[in-house]
Amino acid sequence: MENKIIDTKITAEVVNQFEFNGEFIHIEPLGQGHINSTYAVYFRRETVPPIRYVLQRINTSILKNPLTLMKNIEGVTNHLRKKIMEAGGNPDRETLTIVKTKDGKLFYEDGDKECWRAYLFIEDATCYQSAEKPGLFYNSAKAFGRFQKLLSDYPAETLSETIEKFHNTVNRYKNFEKAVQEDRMGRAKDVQKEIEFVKARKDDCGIVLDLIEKKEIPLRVTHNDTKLNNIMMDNETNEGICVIDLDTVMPGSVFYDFGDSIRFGASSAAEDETDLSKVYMDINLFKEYVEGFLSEAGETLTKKEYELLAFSAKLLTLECGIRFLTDYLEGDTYFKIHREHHNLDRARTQFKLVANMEEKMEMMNEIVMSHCKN
Ligand code: ADP
Ligand code: GN1
Ligand code: MG
Repeated sequence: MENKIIDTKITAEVVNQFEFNGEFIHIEPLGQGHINSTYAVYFRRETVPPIRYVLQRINTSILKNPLTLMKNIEGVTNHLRKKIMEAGGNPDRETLTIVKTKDGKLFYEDGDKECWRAYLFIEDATCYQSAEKPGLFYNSAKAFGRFQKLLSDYPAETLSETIEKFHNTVNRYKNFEKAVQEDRMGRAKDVQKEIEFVKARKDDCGIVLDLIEKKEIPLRVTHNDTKLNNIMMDNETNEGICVIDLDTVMPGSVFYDFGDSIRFGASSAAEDETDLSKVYMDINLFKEYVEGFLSEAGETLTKKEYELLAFSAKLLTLECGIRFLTDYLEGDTYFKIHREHHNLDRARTQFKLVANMEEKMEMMNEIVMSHCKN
């Protein structure tokens, strides 16, 4: 029902606001993001084939200031465009390109205060939910490593914090404790095992933050949401052609980008797998990612960063599990869910991965440190 209403508004009003090329044909939902509502919109043109664009309703209950958000994305994509052009690449394909509104704005706010934005569609490329082909994960790692490298000279002070305390795991832990205490949905009694799992790892939550505060590790411009499904892979070469979902590009740590990629892409199963016997961290995928990521970003990292890279995979997985569990306890208000207990299922896979990484940590460290030259 909600979709029907949204679709009518989109077709009658929203699509007409943007600098789209051609006559509107139709619209369909796109992708498996947990935050925004994403659509592919198709347009007919006279002599050439139809063209499609990406249209997104920005989730403004999470991304509270769409103007500063879109200014961040404009700044970052302009910077990337310049570098891609200098290297002889195609910026319309290798970075997101904002399609502005007809009156030159970065997004459109409709009468219900809902905010919409549009991008060029990255064609001849695929968004994968798992590292299903050999070499794919290595290529995604290279692309995320390159992304970080290309932004290493971006003026970080011009970026606004789009989501406050996004990877502040200490704060995530505090929110979790509050959710347990309030137990708004009466769900805590059924998830005692998961709650205890988190509590036993409280001390892990502060390790990276503490080092950032003491300036022992540098702040960098990072993506902060480096899931495999936030990158488009070229259909012919399988190269990571374009990093997408730039909502969380902010000053952060290399650990956030590296750790989150491992959390999602090195898992043997989907993020919401219910058969936990299928869930573990695939050490070969871990190795692949380390090699790809460090081949691009490796020389910029400090020794301390190398030393904690493997741990960051566990930390980011724990953090994400805490966020899923917190959302479950609070009544599923943050992440989109598609079935009952979806967030609990997601939390459980994350905790299974954490436990598995703890068993493999020594091996993970050895793999990373074998690349450290300083
Ligand atoms: P969310 O923040 O909800 O995750 P994303 O920006 O990641 O939203 O978009 C959701 C999905 O839409 C992506 O995972 C991808 O499948 C698809 N998508 C987003 N932008 C593009 C694009 N420019 N070209 C092609 N597909 C895209
Ligand atoms: C969300 O937007 P999406 O689906 O790419 C979330 C990430 C989580 C991820 C878990 C802005 O990512 O932080 O790690 O879900 N993004 C935001 O799958 O909260
Ligand atoms: Mg996404």
